[in-house]
Amino acid sequence: MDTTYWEQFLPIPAGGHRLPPLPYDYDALEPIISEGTLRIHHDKHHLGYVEGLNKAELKLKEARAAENFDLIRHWERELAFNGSGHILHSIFWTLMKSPTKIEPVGELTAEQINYYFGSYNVFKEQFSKAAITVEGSGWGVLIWNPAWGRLEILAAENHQNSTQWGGIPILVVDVWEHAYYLDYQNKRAEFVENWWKLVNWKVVEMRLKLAMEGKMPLMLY
Ligand code: MN3
Repeated sequence: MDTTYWEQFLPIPAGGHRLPPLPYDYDALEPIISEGTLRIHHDKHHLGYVEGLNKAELKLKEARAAENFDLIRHWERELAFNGSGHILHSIFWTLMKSPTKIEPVGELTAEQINYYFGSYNVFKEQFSKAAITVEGSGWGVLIWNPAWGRLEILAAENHQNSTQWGGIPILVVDVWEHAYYLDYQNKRAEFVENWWKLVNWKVVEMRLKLAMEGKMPLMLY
């Protein structure tokens, strides 16, 4: 019998998440993101979310075993915050490349952007503004919404708030201060403007194609 697409993947057990390696060297994104920023961001901040997610899952497993859910509200919040942080960071790393490589916007991506946003320039402006104006910490996120059959731009607060259920992240930019403060201080707009030069449109195109086919790969970490 043929296995379905999903059956190729084993579920990640409670507490079994890992920090994914970067798909490039720590200095690959310079001068737009410095080696120092990338090391701290990936090795410390992202790791913190992985550890927080594992802890929440294991605490909930313990709670199930003990049939004691007194702390459920706390651990559910930790699960949402750290789980969303782990997912968004894991995607974020794969969506960037060295600024010396030129990667044109993919055909399907351009088509879907033009269809919904009118033009690439208007899309870029809305996405940038959404990211720059997030209050406090958050993300600019381009999603494919399978329920509506089109793209949408969201401005997520922290990692998990102000989003739409079922939306599949296609392109994301981290605008927490830890993502840019060493390199840009308080100039978030300058960081976002420069960040566009890092976008690996080939990966964006692949993600959008898989999402539109209902085949987005599971998180393997
Ligand atoms: Mn971050």
